[in-house]
Amino acid sequence: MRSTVQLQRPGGGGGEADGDGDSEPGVPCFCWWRSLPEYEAGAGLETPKAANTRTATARMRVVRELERLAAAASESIDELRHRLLTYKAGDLWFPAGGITKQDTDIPPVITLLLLGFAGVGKSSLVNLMYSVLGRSGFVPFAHTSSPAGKEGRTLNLEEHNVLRSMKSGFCVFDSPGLDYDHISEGFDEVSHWVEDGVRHRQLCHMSPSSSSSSFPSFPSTSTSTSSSAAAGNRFMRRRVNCAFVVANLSELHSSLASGHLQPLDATRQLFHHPSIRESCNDAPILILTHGDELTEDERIDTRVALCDYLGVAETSGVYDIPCLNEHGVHIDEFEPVTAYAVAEAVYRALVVADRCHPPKPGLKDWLLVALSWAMCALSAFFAFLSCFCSKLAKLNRDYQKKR
Ligand SMILES: Nc1nc2c(ncn2[C@@H]2O[C@H](COP(=O)(O)OP(=O)(O)OP(=O)(O)O)[C@@H](O)[C@H]2O)c(=O)[nH]1
Ligand SMILES: [Mg+2]
Repeated sequence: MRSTVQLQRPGGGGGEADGDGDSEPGVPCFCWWRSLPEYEAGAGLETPKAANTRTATARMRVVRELERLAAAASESIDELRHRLLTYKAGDLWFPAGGITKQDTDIPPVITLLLLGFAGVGKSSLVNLMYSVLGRSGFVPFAHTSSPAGKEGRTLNLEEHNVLRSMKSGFCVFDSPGLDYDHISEGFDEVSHWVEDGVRHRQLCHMSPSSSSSSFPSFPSTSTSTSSSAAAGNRFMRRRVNCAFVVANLSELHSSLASGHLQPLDATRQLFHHPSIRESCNDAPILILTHGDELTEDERIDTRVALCDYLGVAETSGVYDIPCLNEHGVHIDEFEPVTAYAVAEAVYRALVVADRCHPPKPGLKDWLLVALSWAMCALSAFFAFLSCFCSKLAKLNRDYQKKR
C-alpha cells in the first residue's frame, strides 16, 4: 500500500525541481510522511509499535530527518551536485594522527561498493545515481549494459562512473546479490572483495553463472559471461574505500511482522561483517529501498525497528531511497527529496572514504616487504634444493641396486 501526502513547506522549503533539475523554493513537494507540526501535535505517535516513549521519540527523529532532507532538497541540491561533480579523491581529507596529506595513500579514484541480498535494488540504485548525478536522463543499464542473468540479476562486479565524467573522482561498484540460502559463501565473497579489491566484470564465485559454484547455472548466459570476465582481467583492480548495505524495507517489514527473522538477521550479519569494518574503517552506509510498498507508519516503524536491531542511530548514515515512486514508476532526478538523499548518501560515503586512507608505506615498510620476499625466495630455493637432492639420492639408490 502506498500513501502520498502533498505538503506545502512553511517558508517555501521542499520545492520541486524544474526540467533542468534546479529547485524552485515555494513549490509544494510530494512527501509520503505527515509534516512535523502534525507529529508534534501528537498525530501519528499512537501507532501500536510506537506505544512506548522511546519508539515515539525515535519516530520523531526520523520525521525530523525527513523534513531536513526535504528542506535541503530545495535549497542545496545543486550545490551538492556541484561538489560531487568537482570532487577529486582526497578533497574531503582532513588531518589526523599527525600524518600530512602527502604522506597519505590516497587512490586516484575512490571506490564505493554496493552490497546486499538479491533483488533488494542495488542495480536500481545505481540507475538512480546516474539519473540524479549524471544528469543525462534515465539509462536502464541493469538489463542491457552487462551480461545480466535470469530476471535481470547482476552476475559480475560492475564499475559505474555515475557522473559520466572523465574527471570523476569516484566510482560505484554494483555487486551480485547475496543468497539467503548460501549466506556463508556470500560473506566469504564479500570478504574477498573488500580485502583484495574489486575489478570491473570480475566473475564472482557465488554468481549463478560461475562454473565453480554449486548454484544452479543459467546455460544461456554462462559462455558470454566467462568471455567477458576473461576480457575483464585487464580492468584495474580497486581498493574498496566505503561500502553501502542496501536493504529491502518491505521485505524486512514482512520479516518483523511474521517473526521469520532470517532476512533481518542476515542483514545484520552483513552490516556488521568484520571484514567491512577492517577494510573501510567504518560502518557501511545503510540504504533502505522498497519503502514505497509500505504505508507511512509501517515505513517509519520498520526503519526504527531495523536500526534498533542493527544498533545504529536511525538518522545517521541511514537513507530511505525508494527506486520506484508511489505509482510503481522508476524515480528520476525530478523527485527532489529522493534525489537529495541519493546525493547526500554518496557525499557521506566520500567523507567516510577520505577520512580512512592509510599512511603511505615508509622505508621501514618497504624493507619489511623486501625482507619477507627474500625469505620466501630463500625458502623456495631450499625446498627446490631438498627436492632435487632427494631425487638424486633415489636415482643413486636405484643405480646401486642394479649393480
Ligand atoms: N517497489 C520498488 N521496487 C524496487 C525498488 N528498487 C528496486 N525495485 C525492483 O526490484 C527488482 C530488483 O531490482 P534490482 O535493482 O535488479 O535488484 P538487485 O539488488 O540489483 O538484484 P540482484 O542483481 O539480483 O542482486 C526490480 O524489478 C526493481 O524494479 C524500490 O525501491 N521499490
Ligand atoms: Mg543487480
